[in-house]
Amino acid sequence: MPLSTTISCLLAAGALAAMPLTAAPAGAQVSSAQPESRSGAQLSDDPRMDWWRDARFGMFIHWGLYAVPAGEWDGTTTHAEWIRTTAQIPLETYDGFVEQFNPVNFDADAWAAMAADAGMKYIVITTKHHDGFALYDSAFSDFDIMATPFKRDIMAELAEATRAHGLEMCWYYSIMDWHHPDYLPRRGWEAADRPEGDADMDRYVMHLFAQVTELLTKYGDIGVMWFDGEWEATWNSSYGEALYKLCRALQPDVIVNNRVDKGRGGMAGISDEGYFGDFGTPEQTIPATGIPGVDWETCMTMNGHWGYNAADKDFKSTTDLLWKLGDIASKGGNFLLNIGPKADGSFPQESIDRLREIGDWMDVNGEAIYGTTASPFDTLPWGRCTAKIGDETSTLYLHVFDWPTSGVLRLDGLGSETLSATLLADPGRAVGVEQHDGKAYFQVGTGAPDPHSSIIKVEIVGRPIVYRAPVVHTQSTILVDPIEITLSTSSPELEARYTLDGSEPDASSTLADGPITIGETCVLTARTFHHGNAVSGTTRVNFERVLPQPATGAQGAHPGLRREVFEGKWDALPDFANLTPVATQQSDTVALPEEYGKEYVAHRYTGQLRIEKAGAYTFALTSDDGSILRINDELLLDNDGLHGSETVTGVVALDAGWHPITIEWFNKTGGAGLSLMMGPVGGELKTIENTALSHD
Ligand code: FHN
Repeated sequence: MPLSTTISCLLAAGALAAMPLTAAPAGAQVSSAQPESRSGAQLSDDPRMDWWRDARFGMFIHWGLYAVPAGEWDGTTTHAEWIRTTAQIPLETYDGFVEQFNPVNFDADAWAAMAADAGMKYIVITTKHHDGFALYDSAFSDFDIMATPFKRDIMAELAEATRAHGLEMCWYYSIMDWHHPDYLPRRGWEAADRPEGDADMDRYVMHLFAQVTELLTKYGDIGVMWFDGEWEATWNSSYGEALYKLCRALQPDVIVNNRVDKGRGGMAGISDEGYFGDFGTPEQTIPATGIPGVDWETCMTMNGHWGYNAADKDFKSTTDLLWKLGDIASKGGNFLLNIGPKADGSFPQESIDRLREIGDWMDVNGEAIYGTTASPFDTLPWGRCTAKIGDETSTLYLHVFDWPTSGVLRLDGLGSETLSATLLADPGRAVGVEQHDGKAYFQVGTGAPDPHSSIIKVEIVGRPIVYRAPVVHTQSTILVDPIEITLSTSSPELEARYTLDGSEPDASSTLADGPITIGETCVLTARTFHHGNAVSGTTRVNFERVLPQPATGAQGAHPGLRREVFEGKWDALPDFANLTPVATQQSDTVALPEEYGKEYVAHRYTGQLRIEKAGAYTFALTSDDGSILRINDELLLDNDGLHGSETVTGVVALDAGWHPITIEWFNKTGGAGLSLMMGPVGGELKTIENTALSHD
């Protein structure tokens, strides 16, 4: 069955409620000086995610043939799981590792026990990494564990042991494959030795589907399919959607990460557009304020490498790892912490030691991680906060990294009544609490009870009331016609009051009890009140009523835009004035054509944009790599640079008529993408129809 038929069958399997994953909707949210805590965002109510959200903490395992060289090749010791590429090892040489891979010390029960004892709730292991070697007995490849002297299905053994220890078994699977003859593109350095021949990417994708099918049918219930290696141009969203739906068709409750599709957005882990996948995947980084409104998981190495590197002794301390765990949980994310086992099947001693110390901490403090949600506070100077929120009472877990030498810990902005406070690591130590002026003072005594991170468990009445300046929700701060905005506080118990003349709000100022119409230039100043008292700083937003830019253009002779295609290697947008296009085409809208290669290429789109009605319009420019948007010869959006799929938005007031428009885009290598959406401020963003575009 041709892949296109297979894919169309899967896409037709629309019965699956597979909704694309999106980050927070575009639009301006102007808050007080500090970033808004993500606790205000709502996650999906998909029950599939429940165990994963409660888990908060998992083990990543990168293991395979690359553990044999252990990071060293020709005297260089900086390699790891990428060694076949970073050391440019020819395929037949690399295949030689198969005979050497005999992990006689592999003990699935010991691995699962170390993960469980460390407080981890799931294990994600590389069933196949980019090198194409399968750590399981695959019916679709001879390049697998059964070809080694070991001849045991490691995934089957690990799945059994993982479940025996009460953990979820999860599979990592690389879309990119440097071994399979049909995967494209070839590595540049080996193209001569390993020509494409009759390589067929569709045929490779069928192979991938077959292996994913066996991974989801031979080994019982799988918690997560963790895809990776999705960034090359040969993998596209049609494949991604079909693969997502395949996984859900085989195991409806399986969770699938967002690297199944093209929505990863580089190391940040999620782009702004809607792609398939159930959670974002920041890598080696922790989002500064979480990722509002979606599930996400930071994956991170203990040292500097994913796969085993014998020379890399630069392991993060246990304290650093526990602070990262607390930081991630306080922002509502999961922590996937990596182990790179040795070729003999044992864990590095440095990893074993840290897992044990983390487990000791989790034995005492795990309730401050499992089943918690994001902090209701903005940044805290001494540490982090996680929460378990209920209607009658709630629990706040204060993760104190920096213990107060005074013996008194101050928590600013707590408007809730506290019922009790205890130290998880020293429950016998009494903790007094005083509250006044929106601050809580915990008499915790000198000497932190835990050497890494000490948790103060605080019970409060009802849901948290947190004093912070109101958030102003608006799609724009410039307007042509009147716009509606809203103000929000962190709790329905609090009031937001405001003025429009720049003066400081007081208890008699206007109450924000619904949408506010802004029709003129003004300075909105908002403040939070509790029981008639001001309890926050102010949020100040300048709104400007502007005249729309005049329509300086005229309808062109042809519909759509002119697209000029250029070839070259750039790290940023080139100066097109000095280039000669290799092709000039008509483009119905701002989008990539199919026939042109999407690497080492640049496009310039020029023409006229028709505006039906004078007003303020939002434009959203998404691209991989860089792009810019000019209207009326003025730069409106700058999305230039080498990056994954990223979106920038902006607002401009335009009069009715035709406006000159230019979009420039380039892609160096890897993923490619370009789209331009627009809509009236506060309205839906849509692709620009070619009837609104013209060129001469
Ligand atoms: O290239 C891989 C890398 O080897 C490793 O597997 C990480 C883990 O998330 N993922 C890719 C890099 O983003």
